[in-house]
Amino acid sequence: MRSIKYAAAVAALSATALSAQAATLDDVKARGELNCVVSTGVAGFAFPDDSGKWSGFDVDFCRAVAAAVVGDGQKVKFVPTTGKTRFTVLNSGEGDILFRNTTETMSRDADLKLSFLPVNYYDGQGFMVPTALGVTSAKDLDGASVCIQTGTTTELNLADFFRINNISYEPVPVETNAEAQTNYLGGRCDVYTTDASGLASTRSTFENPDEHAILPEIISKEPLGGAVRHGDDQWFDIGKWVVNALIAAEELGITQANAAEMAKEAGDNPSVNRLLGSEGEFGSMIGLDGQWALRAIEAVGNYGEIFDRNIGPDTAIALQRGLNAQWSDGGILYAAPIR
Ligand SMILES: N[C@@H](CCC(=O)N[C@@H](CS)C(=O)NCC(=O)O)C(=O)O
Repeated sequence: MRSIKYAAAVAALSATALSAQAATLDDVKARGELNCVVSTGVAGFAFPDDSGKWSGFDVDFCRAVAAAVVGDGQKVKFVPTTGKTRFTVLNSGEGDILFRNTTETMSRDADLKLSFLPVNYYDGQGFMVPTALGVTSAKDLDGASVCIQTGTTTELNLADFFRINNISYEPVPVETNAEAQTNYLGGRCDVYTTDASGLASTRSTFENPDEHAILPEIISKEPLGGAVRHGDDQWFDIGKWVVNALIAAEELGITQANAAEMAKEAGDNPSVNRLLGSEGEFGSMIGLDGQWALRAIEAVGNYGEIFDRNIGPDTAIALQRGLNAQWSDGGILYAAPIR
């Protein structure tokens, strides 16, 4: 009797242990769809249109992973989250992966138990004010009321910045970017602070963007990247190498339009061959086939194409590549080699 109970307990225990490190890849393949944790809406990064179709920079990274894993970049369920809920949603298993303007920090890794994929956008925290206020530097913001999203790195950086400069502020906490926008435009806060990319995005949706200035100070480092739960190394590797593949594709001149042609047969650039599957067995190392990267690139294009289409100089958001240019082009984007 005792030993049966014991055996049952052991079985239950090992089932829990197994599910704790369950192969997310198997779950996603069985479901035929990737559950991707995104924001509630930031133009250019992750935004649903009137018919509920999502698009944006973060969204494209979700689609690239879906294309690599289930063979179709459209097979994604987007799970909208606030700054506060995003990590719980990922850790509870409601999402498989997170792409949501999320800064890699030590506590999010070591304490919240998230593994960060390579940085896909190097950002920093900035401030936006109505030009009518006549403020030209963040150091002139003594006594200002500041809209700030809860559950973000922004909250902590803001406190540091004002403390270091010996000035004071009144926080106006908000849950979402939409709420921040309403409060800011309604004059309930003098200033909106968040990642500079988020400010550019938010300002682009205003009726009169010219009436709002983004101040010159960037007060923090915000390396934004995707993340997965701790405990599933294979899934982590998939996310990590899909991001690297999109960055490497740009460096190697592989685009959405020419990828299939370049993949047809091995050419004279071994780096291209390895990435597109005509040389080596890189796909099988991460539990996928040889065309994993090809599918990702065909679904959304290379990193530069993703950037330009969603947030680049020719879009309303009009962000420059800056730090996010390739290392060979004056930036710090540097994909680890596929070899
Ligand atoms: N990068 C910072 C801030 C991220 C953040 O939440 N940014 C806002 C402003 S751009 C956002 O994404 N909001 C989307 C939403 O409200 O759903 C972090 O990881 O804490």
